[in-house]
Amino acid sequence: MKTIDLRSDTVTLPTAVMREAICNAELGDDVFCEDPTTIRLEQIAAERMGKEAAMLVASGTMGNLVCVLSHCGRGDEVILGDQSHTFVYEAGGISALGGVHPHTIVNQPDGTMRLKDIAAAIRADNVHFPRTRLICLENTHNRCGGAVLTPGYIAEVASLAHDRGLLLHLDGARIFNAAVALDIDVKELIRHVDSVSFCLSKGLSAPVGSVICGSKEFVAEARRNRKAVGGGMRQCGIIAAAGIEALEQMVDRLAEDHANARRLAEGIAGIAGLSIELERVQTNIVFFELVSEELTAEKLVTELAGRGVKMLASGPRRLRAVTHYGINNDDIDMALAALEGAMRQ
Ligand code: TLP
Repeated sequence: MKTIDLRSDTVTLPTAVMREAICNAELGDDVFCEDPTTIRLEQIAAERMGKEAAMLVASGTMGNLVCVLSHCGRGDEVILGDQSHTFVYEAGGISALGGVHPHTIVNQPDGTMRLKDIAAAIRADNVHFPRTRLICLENTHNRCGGAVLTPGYIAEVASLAHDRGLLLHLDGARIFNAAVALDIDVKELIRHVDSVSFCLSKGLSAPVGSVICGSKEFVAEARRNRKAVGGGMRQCGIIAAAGIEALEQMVDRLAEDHANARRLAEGIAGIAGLSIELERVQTNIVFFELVSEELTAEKLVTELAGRGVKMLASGPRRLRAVTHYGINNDDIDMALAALEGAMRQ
């Protein structure tokens, strides 16, 4: 039986073109800045994002960590959403490793934080308080259902940050999903941020890697911090080669994942016992809920797995399904049939 794996877009496997690029990659020692393929990926990424410089890191988690470490010192404070990946899912790395104090603001269901909430969270200069240094946004917003932040909203947060002498970091793990959903150049989403981290290994299907971008000075500092957290990766052109193909070949097709997510969501809306907010499905992430108290998300996940469909339980009655390169139209039909069958039991 074929398994339809909707747990995450992180499960995507490298394409044939990527495997070939990996085999043929020209390599050197990147800690000496001598890996030509990594240098090429970084140039392509910086150009694509409209920033001065870029640097390959091992993962999205490392990207966010290295960016926060490069902006903040010990005891500094970062304002971020209470549903943000950095706050919820990164093992508390910014505080454990960087001594950076997280100040959470409520994430609205659309992935934003209210400007007035952010403004109220910025500390006065007072010996009792940590120093606010950084604001973090996430686009698309994972736990808010792949919600897209608009360039207008990001510009407003950036001007609030910069007026108050703060910096702005964007966790853009899925920034290309946002750009494709809005049908704009990704640069429009990055223009006002001081740093961005984006992933090659999610919807873009590369096996490993993320890239951070910012000013030359910022990336020089980030290079030191990447080394400190063990991320100097030597012949990482092996990874970068697939990353180049990801950027060049895999961005535009994200629209297919969004269309599949929409079809999945519309199907879920028609299944008795499930509830979904269709207007919240904007990209490739679909969250939905069990209506009845009798069935738990864990039980439904187990039942679905028995029918060849993998999803994630992300709360007692909340499930997540993510579409990606490995999922086609027929897979969506099969996933819906499995859900329907499991709910009828
Ligand atoms: N998210 C993963 C899990 O960790 C939850 C997923 O399956 O969605 N920022 C955002 C917004 C992310 O969604 C993720 C991964 C990361 C950062 C971290 O990326 P990796 O997994 O490369 O460390």
